[in-house]
Formats: sequence, C-alpha cells, structure tokens
Amino acid sequence: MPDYDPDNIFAKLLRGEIPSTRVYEDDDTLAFMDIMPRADGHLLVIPKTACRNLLDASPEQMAAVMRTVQKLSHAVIKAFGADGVTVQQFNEAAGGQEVFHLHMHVLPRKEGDRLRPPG
Ligand code: DGP
Repeated sequence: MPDYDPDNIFAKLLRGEIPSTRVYEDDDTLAFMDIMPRADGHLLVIPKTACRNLLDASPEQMAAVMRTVQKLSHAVIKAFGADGVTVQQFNEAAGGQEVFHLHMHVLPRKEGDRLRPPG
C-alpha cells in the first residue's frame, strides 16, 4: 500500500489551507460537509492524525472516528428529520477511494429516497 501523502486534500483541509464547512470537532476527529453531497446533510468524518484508510488505521483511530460517526448519525436524524443513516467508507482506488485520508461518509436518509450519484 502506498504511503500516506501529507498533502492530500483532507490533510490540507485539516490544516486550514483549504476552506470547508466544519460541523463538529473534538481532540481526535473533525466532521465537515461533503463538497459533492449525495444526500442532504452528507457529512465526512476524519481522524486528525495521519491515516490513509481503514487498512492503515490503528484501533484507536477507528474507535475515535466511529464514536464521532455514531454521535453525528443521531445529530443528522434530528437536524434533517431523517428516517435513517447510511455510513459508507472506501479503501484504495480499487475500493472506490478518491481522497487518501481515512474518512467515513454519513448520509442522512429518508424513507424511499435514493442517493444522488457522485459528482
Ligand atoms: P471517496 O474517497 O470515494 O470517499 O470520495 C471523496 C469524497 O470527498 C467525495 O464524496 C467528495 C469529497 N471531497 C473531495 N474533495 C473535497 C473537498 O475539497 N472538500 C470537501 N468538503 N469534500 C471533498
């Protein structure tokens, strides 16, 4: 597996070098709005420390990210009146990953809706 690239988009976003709409932050994780939302309220949750993807993550990084995913899943259900939440995560190009800093998609869902296509 290739090394972590400290100049990937989400590393730059963490350092404040590119803008983002931040919605939650704690010592270990950051959540912000996805720039190409596939559902209203589509969020991304990332660890603040370097990590390429799930295959590269420590148990501590996974635990921190999943704690935030769970917290924000409850929050988006309240905020968007969602009926459920889809959580997605991609690993390496073959697995559909485009940005190589670990991230989880949190997608609020309404009964009978469809996710919009990427892009
Ligand atoms: P993937 O690695 O396949 O999970 O896709 C990356 C996701 O990141 C995709 O939903 C679009 C989003 N994204 C890409 N660039 C940016 C950016 O600069 N800012 C934000 N907020 N989201 C981005």
